[in-house]
Amino acid sequence: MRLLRALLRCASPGSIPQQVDFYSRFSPSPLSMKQFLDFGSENACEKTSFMFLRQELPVRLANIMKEISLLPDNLLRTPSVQLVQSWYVQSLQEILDFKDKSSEDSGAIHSFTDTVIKIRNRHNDVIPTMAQGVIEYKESFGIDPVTSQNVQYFLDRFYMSRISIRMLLNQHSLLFGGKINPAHPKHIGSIDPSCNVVGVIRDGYESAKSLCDLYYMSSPELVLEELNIKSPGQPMQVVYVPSHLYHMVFELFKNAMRATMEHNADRCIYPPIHVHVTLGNEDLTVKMSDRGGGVPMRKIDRLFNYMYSTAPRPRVETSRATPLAGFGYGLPISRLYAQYFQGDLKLYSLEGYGTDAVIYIKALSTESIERLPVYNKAAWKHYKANHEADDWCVPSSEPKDMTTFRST
Ligand code: W6P
Repeated sequence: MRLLRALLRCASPGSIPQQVDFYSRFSPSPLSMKQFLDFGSENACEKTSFMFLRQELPVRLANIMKEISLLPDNLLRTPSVQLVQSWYVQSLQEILDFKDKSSEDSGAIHSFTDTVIKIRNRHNDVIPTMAQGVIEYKESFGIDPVTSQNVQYFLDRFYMSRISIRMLLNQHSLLFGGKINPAHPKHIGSIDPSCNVVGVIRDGYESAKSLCDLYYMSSPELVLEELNIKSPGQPMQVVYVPSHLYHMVFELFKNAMRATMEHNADRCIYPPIHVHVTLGNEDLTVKMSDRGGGVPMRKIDRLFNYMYSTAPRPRVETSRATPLAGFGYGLPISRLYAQYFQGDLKLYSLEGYGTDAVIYIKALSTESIERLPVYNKAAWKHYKANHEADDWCVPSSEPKDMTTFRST
């Protein structure tokens, strides 16, 4: 009986591959901070959110599922990527089950909220599972520049899509899950309409400092300078997701601290980490400067490279403190958080001296709009393009045979 139903489902126009094709033809609709806040205001309701999400979630899921299916076979067929793909299929199916429900059916609206929570939990381990797929691929096929570039392109889009989908799931479950956040009654779901940037930076510093003290028995001090150029003397506030900002600064502090501790290990004098926070008319900028010896320019891209920075996860010694940084996807994911609301995260290094890490955040909530990948012909070409030779010469330290040019 179950087999028959499964067969019928595959034969019907509503089979999952057909649904993916159908919904991937829509472009995702980026929301602004204002729209996120409106979903949490008094006149908005669970029903509005339900009707929006049962269309938008399938669109965002299907758009990225199309890109998963274009991955190189050797990567797509790894057990880890297969598992992630199965989660997407399952979640898409569960949301589509609400398509034939009436928008007046309050039972359906409530059970939709349960489904949203279930989906969010199902996808908790997508990042390490995907990383495992990359490890499996590397073990069998090694790294080459073309694959590394394709994996970089895909994972940046895939993780950005995931950040955006989790944002939608989180907002819905926090706003309509029945509980208010007693610690932050003014928050709208995960958004703080008056996010105290300096406060979040200090929290991130303290957490990184605890890890640093555990690991190195000491830690660099923090010297923080704030400049509100827009409204001098006023505290710096933006409409933002504090957990995203925390994630970014925590990651940057861990990197800055590790570099500082290791570069100055002989002297046992640890130069402080300087943080400048400035609020202008357009940008809120956070610059974090360490004197950890810097990174040669040639190696900066690698810090953001998924393929180079996936090492097999340490399985033993889990009782020991988490290492201070340097494994996993911390930096590239932090950059995606910054880019998600039209900001950015950049590294500027002075080799031999230290590194400046800069986070750019839009100061105006009207400009904080989701930055979302869309599956279209241009994206398709990225996966299908045959990679020809580069159009720049390959540098060689010395011409092979200078005698060729000698006039005798
Ligand atoms: C370094 C390397 C790095 C990455 C990110 C942030 C700060 C730093 N400092 O040496």
